[in-house]
Amino acid sequence: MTYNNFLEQARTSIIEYDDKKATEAAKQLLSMELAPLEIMEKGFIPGIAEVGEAFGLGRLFMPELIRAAKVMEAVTQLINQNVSQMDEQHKGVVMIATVKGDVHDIGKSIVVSMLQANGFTVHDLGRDASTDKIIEEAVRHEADIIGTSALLTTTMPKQKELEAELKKQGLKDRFKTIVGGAPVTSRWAERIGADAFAKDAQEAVIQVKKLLEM
Ligand code: B12
Repeated sequence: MTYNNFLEQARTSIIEYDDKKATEAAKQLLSMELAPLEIMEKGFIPGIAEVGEAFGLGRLFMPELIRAAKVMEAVTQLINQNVSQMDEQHKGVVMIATVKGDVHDIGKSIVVSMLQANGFTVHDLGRDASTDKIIEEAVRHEADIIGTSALLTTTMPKQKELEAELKKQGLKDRFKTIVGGAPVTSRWAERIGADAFAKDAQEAVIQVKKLLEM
């Protein structure tokens, strides 16, 4: 089988909620030395995007969404473990979190892994993180950048809240901010006063480097 067959297997494994098939496809693709990010972007992400679309159209329901997400979470973890890390981690410190009220963290974990692979120190606060906690931890870890992920239109305002709170606490000049998540756009970033936006993990690395003038 060629890597295209395994990429197709990766996509269908998510749609079929088949963890064995997903693991096998991931292992085969890794053994073919396909880049981890490419495996995600060309294999598994199209699968979870299809599931999301079907859910949005009412063709799939919560139990199926959860089953697909579980397979996706496991395979993302497996792929992330295979992202080679730079020995030196002194390019800059990024504090990252999925905002309060939002438990979507698959995409954020890919961003974390790509940033680490590119030499950044990343503190990941996980999901459902309050604005106060994000700021507190950014101060504690002397972060250069704060990145937030929002996957729901109802949680995007938390990214705006962060900007407002940073301003209020006189910390806006101390941290650069970057926002992401499926419904987030560069327009939104501009509107709320975030310093950058990235549509995916690769772009996130580019934008973070730009923010740190690298
Ligand atoms: C998987 C999933 C779930 C899983 C999440 C599991 C997990 N651990 O993350 C579960 C089952 C828990 C879930 C729950 C819900 N979900 Co959901 N979910 C999805 C789904 C199908 C895929 C998301 C995903 O992982 N995509 C793959 C990753 C790789 O992509 P990504 O997240 O966009 O990340 C990339 C970029 O955005 C960017 N990025 C991401 N974060 C960041 C951060 C920074 C700083 C930067 C720079 C970049 C960046 O880089 C990433 C890598 O390329 C989406 C559909 C979709 N197309 O988004 C719906 C979706 C987001 N969910 C939706 C909904 C409605 C819900 C629920 C409310 C359902 C319910 N009735 O309960 C709950 C909400 C729970 C909550 N409070 O958060 C809606 C949201 C609609 C809306 N307009 O707000 C969507 C769009 C589905 C739909 N079509 O209706 N969901």
